[in-house]
Amino acid sequence: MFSLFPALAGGSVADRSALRFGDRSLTYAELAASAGALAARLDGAGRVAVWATPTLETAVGVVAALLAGVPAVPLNPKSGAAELGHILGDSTPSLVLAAPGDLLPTALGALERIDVEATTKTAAGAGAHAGEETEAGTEVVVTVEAAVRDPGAPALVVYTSGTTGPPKGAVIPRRAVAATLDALADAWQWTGDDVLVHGLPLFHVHGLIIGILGPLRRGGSVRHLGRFSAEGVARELNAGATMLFGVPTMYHRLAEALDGDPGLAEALGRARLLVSGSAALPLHDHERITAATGRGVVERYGMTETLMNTSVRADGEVRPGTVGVPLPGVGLRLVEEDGTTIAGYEADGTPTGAYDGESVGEIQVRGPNLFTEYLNRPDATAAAYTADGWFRTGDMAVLDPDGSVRIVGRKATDLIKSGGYKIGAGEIENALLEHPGVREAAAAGEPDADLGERVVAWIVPVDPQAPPSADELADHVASRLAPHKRPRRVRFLDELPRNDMGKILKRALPRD
Ligand code: MCA
Ligand code: AMP
Repeated sequence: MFSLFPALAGGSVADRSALRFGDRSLTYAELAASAGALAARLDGAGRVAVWATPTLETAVGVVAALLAGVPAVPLNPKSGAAELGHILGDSTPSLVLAAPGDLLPTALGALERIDVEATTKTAAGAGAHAGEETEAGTEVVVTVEAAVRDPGAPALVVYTSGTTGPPKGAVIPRRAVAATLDALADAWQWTGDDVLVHGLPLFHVHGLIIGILGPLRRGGSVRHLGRFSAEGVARELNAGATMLFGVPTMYHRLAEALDGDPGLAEALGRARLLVSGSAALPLHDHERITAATGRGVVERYGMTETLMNTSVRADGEVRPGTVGVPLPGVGLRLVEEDGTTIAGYEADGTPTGAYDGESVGEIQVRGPNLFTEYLNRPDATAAAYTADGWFRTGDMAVLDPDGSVRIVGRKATDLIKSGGYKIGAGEIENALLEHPGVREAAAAGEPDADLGERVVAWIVPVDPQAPPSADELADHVASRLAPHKRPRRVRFLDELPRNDMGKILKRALPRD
């Protein structure tokens, strides 16, 4: 039988802590009971939305949906009205899973709601011995998951921004979740003995699939901080956590905090593995962390549509600035604008072509880690693949002479990576244009030491004498889309630079 979570189907880890959020935690036996009971209720549901707060309930809800073979659609609980409306209209969930007491926006009011019970009761009931608990939990889990036989069946629909238009729902099959987590286990020597600490949001691949489902697939433990803080990271690493996952902004904040905090350096030095991903970690932050802690930060490279593609290996040398080598099973090639392949790797790791460390090409990948389609968007799905079946990532890279992938940029300038979140310039522009005080709008990313890039907007106001304030425009975008998409800077212009065809010349927009 194809099982995503063998550790939930009984065995020696029943009493091990599976999940901990703050002072609430569940052992494997308790998780099997909570998620198993919920999974039985979800049987036959269509897609289910999950109100993805950083809580036990989100983890239990997603695990239950996966056990039941029902695709889960994680929702950012800070989604604004327009974004939430789009995601619900596109994914048409049959019900929503939320924690008891969560206040849901009216857009979700029409859906059946199930309150997720994350209880420390086990299927065997109070006072049972570990053996009995395991047996009872196993029964529930095995019964519900047995019905889901197809590894190609959808596990999750995760929304991700493009350059224009609203976010697209990437349909991620069960096979991809298993393949990517097992490949990472190989690259990182990741086992059930590892205890992961993270403070990432649970509505994206990084925090949810890698950060929650990853430890659960290994039979290990995860401690979620609720929200990221250097103190929380230090506390957990001092209390036995072995791995840390974060976006570069989090490592930047750790690097900043290291200066006056030798205790933090000591705690980070205790970690077996510090892993960064979702955007490039600047060299300066790599260097500061290594100098203070004696630990290198391992970078891995992924994408919502592909899950993880490459990583620096735990048994290899950490080379700042590279994202390592393709994970087992992932084929990767660099392709020039005219379609010429520069070099790459077969899925079994065999090198193809010469790695010169100079020739830049688009990273294209294939493998069991890939998504199936963009929901309701056959046009976009077709456009994402080459004629010979490789997925176009849009990321530009070189292959170093030692075979490491070095990302050097991105094909689309209209994609912004801020704090590790992908944001489309088009969606921000469309939201700004809906503000009554805005005549014309352009958005782009600007370098930012903390966020990697920050969103900047250029506005031509309807009334130059009384333009809307920058705060008002930021609030407008935050409440329509999501707070992390709000412009951090707004510049007011009399007109936008345009070419003869009327297209905005983004390179000609005034910058600092
Ligand atoms: C501020 N806030 C506002 C406004 N201004 N809310 C509404 N309207 C406003 N005008 C609130 C925010 O909601 C937030 O609340 C708080 O003020 C601080 O906001 P902000 O400055 O935006 O947040 P931050 O502290 O700077 O966030 C940094 C961060 C965050 C914690 C690093 O960017 C983050 O969590 N990034 C992770 C992104 C991620 O997981 N990416 C993975 C996707 P509050 O603090 O209460 O929230 S990529 C992926 O999955 C691929 C596969 C991969 O490779 O990994
Ligand atoms: P998302 O669609 O939000 O999943 O973001 C995927 C994108 O994040 C990739 O296409 C890359 O541009 C970027 N990314 C992820 N990991 C890394 C990394 N380690 N270094 C540089 N860029 C990264």
